[in-house]
Amino acid sequence: MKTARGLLVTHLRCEYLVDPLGIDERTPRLSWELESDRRGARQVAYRVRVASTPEKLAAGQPDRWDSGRVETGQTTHVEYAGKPLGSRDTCHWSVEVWDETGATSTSATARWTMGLLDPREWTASWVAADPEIFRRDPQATIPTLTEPGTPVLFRKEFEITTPVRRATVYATARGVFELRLGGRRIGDDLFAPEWTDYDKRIHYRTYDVTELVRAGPNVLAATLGDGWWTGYVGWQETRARYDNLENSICVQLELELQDGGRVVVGTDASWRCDTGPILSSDFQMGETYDARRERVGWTFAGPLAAAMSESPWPWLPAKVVAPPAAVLVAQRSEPVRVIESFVPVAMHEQTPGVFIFDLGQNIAGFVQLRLANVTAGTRVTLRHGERLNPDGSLYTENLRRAKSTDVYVTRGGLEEVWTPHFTFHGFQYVEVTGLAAIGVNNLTGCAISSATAPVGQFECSNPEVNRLWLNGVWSQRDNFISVPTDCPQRDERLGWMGDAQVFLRTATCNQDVAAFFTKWMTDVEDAQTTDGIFPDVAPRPREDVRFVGLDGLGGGAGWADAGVIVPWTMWRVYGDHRIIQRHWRAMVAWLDWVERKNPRGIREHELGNNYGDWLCIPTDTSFRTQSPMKTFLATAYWADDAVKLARMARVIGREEDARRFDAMAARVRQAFQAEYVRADGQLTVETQTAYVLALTFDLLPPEMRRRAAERLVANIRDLGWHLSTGFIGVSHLNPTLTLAGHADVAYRLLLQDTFPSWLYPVKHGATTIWERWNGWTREDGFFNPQMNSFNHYSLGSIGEWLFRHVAGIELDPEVPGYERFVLRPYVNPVLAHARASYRTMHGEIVSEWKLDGWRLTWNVRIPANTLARVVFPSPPGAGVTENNAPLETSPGISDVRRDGDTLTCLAAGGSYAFETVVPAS
Ligand code: RAM
Repeated sequence: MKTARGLLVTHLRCEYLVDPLGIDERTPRLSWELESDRRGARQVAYRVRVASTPEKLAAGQPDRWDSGRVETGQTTHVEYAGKPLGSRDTCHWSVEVWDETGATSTSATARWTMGLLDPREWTASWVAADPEIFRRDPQATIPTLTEPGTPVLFRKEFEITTPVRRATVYATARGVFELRLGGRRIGDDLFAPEWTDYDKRIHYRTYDVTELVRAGPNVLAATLGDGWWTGYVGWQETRARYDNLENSICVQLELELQDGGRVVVGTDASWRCDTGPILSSDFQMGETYDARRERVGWTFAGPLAAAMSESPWPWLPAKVVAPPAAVLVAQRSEPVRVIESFVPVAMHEQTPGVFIFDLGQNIAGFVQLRLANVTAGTRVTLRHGERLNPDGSLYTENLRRAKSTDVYVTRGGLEEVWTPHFTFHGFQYVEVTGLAAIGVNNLTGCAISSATAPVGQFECSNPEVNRLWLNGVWSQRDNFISVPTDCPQRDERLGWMGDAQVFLRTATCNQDVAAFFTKWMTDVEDAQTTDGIFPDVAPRPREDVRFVGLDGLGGGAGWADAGVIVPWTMWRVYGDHRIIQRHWRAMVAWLDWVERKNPRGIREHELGNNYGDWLCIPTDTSFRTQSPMKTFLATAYWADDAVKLARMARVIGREEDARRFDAMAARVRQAFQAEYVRADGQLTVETQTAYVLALTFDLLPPEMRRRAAERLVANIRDLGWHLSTGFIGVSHLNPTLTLAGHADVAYRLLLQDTFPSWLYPVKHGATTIWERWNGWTREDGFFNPQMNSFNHYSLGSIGEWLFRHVAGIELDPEVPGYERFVLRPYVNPVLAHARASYRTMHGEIVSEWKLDGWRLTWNVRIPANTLARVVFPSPPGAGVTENNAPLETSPGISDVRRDGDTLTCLAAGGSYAFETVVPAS
């Protein structure tokens, strides 16, 4: 924990990002955090200053915006209200705050820059390869519907004669690119420009390359691969889901010269193209790279480099192609990057020459190969898998048609280091063949992910529970690759909405996913039909006869509803109103459509694929079928969507809409009760998920809640204290039990380690969350490989409960965004201690408790400028001390009250050391 006597202003962010470049939000929102060691430290006023240069900011000349002193405690989502922002504008900014003592404190300087706000500012042309480069090269493949083409190199030489003040690259593609300038890689992001609904919008990226340009000749170079544009997406070996088979790229380098001049180097017919060392590269299939074909020096300028970079054929002029109809928008979320590296923990030689490495962690990514003194032309093959067969060989059956095979053909010589470019695999094990000998030092596993910042840590006295939490974190990292996907390994990797929504709250506990989901919600809306139907996957590739099974994929209960749950959760967790405003019409259209189709108030029609409580026990993976449970689930979600919409309507000041959705919610709830609730509180559908949804969505008459919770517990007990929930029930299971007074049962489920349970996979070596409870069992081995991923996060949505109810860091029911929050751990002697830290928009919350018999020691940290309602599980008569003195006398504490079995107080920002006793029961 940092110390600060006064009040420090830290973590300045613009549109959730640290110093973003090239944004296209004209009214960006600014946020900062406050840090202090002083109890009760608060901001009473702020002043934001924004200037066009750091010098002006330092000199007190905020030429873009000076908010003046604003009397408020607000530190998040402060909307820029200065001079209108134009393309390429640079904004250097800082915040000055006044605290409750009258002292002031000023932040360090942060910045953001604006991108290209007007499409006419793209003066560069879109270029593609001259098909002749594939035809003349016997090793290259021409892209077809069934075969990926060879990635293409593009280069352009240009001369700089005047010193450059600032150099910026704007780049976009149909396909995915890597850029180089002067031989150096531009940026470290992978798979730019990432996945969107390409028919509607395509991202561009902005890079500051001032440090990379040199006086004299320069080369700007690009490698262009398939990615989501022409590569395999989804199942059935289907590629080229968008428009055409041709990748194309548009790059615009803008040089602002010291003398005030401006030079633009943009893609056009003067760029040259050729095939290169990458013979093929596809996300699902893998990459083949022949290092002997490297065009040495192709990214450098000058005649020598040019000569060295020649292949057997001359570079050919690039072909200018028509620009896309889709709009170009700035990428507004963290790019995909390598986030962690793994040295193998074990290796064995399966059969002579077949080496298998274990990374110790199931990741999404690829392997970096390092070889020395290998004969040129040696073909090294890497196959990737999540598990091993019982005989120690690589298990790849569950990849379905994803080949996940990389081939590296050596250059020969002292040392060669290689990583693939436009592919990734889901794997823990890698099989290497083609070399006589190899060791763990020859390869590194590179884990990739959308580089969202880690915000949460959980740790308790049970190592298996810790591993369970970590498995959820890894499944999140491995699957948040541009969009929240279901799995990173098999031929699927789609933005499944059900998976995303059940895991969303857990995701917010682990990483800062605000920008990530803001971006994805646009994909969700882009995929909505004109009727208002939200999709089941987003982005939804265009309907296509070749895209077997994905046509008409929408409206699934628990899947399509993510269109409401995402904005809702973003508001609750990050205090974001704008996402509600932006998607308001889409959400209303969705519920209007549901209502139109289901006049009876029971959501029984047009349920699309109707997945139900997907992968519950006993397993039911039937789709396009009806059952009382599926209709129950759908109706429950409808009622809850309406409640959420009513509440969100009020947040954005739409009282009339709010009343309409109140009425809708009431009507559906009534229909629900008439259809599914018996007079004695028993439900007509008797599954754990049914009880969980009825309770968590508050669909029962109040007097029946206790009875319903008891039936839920009885159901769990009758299964020998096992769960049976699928994707839909699982995330709510333990929170619902806890809030219904059965935290002991929730702990029992948490610690259960026989099948089916959360800890069963952990006990058997899982390092990520499995798709299904029975992905592998001791009795039956691997489940049917047709659908058996070992890296699917849905069942890992227990994570939120560890933060919310074990460590006890919970949202305030009224105030969003943790400006106010609740600290209320449900301690239980099955854990001797638990600790969570969680970085919110307002700073880091820490809750750490230890149980020693009935004695509870509980240390918490509450961010400056926030207020927590602290709830102690102390029985009547038991006192609470803070720092060894009575709670009531403690600075920062107010409103101490007894409330039945609990004692509560309000605590202002600061660190506290509480002690009390807990009830003996
Ligand atoms: C599977 C996906 C996903 C699930 C759908 C219904 O194919 O992997 O997890 O949401 O089906």
